[in-house]
Amino acid sequence: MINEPIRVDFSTGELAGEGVEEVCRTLGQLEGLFRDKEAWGVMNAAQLVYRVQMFRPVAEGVVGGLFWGTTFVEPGLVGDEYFMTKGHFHVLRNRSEYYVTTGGEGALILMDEGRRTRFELMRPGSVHYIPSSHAHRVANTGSSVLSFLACWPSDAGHDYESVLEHGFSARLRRVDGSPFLVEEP
Ligand code: PAN
Ligand code: ZN
Repeated sequence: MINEPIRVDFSTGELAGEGVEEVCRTLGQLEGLFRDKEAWGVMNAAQLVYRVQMFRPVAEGVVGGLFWGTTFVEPGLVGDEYFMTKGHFHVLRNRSEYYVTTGGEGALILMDEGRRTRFELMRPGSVHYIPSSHAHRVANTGSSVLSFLACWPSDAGHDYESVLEHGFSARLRRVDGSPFLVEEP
């Protein structure tokens, strides 16, 4: 028997094939994520912020497996803050991950457990190693869709609660037309 593998379109990051799942995140689902609550409140709740395609050949939590995915972040702003992913630590803090940019312009924002935040520029072809114990999120700083591939361990898990509760120590905001990491008060 020959298994048909899934495929990546490297020009868009789009995944196709049996077993590819997809989740969408709209503005309305991202309550509490963005700094400017007033700006968020008057925007269209149905507006897509990002979607994630995933290929999970083993069950969540299996030790020794790997997952594969593509994230597509729409261009946009809430106030002066770029559209971005929720961001998370891995539940197992010693699990790391790779991101590879396929399209658009953006930033990978990383925060270590000492709450030191930094970012790496994402451009087509850029390869990003996310070290263990780092919260990670991606912001689209461009005017087209930002897409990136990801590969992470199947037992990593996603801890969104820590990020929702305490946030990152800095946010990527548009200052005089350019992205700037602004420390939270
Ligand atoms: C990625 C992310 C994806 C969406 O696949 O899950 O970019 O971001 P959030 O999960 O923060 O909503 C990844 O880092 N997996 O571990
Ligand atoms: Zn992750």
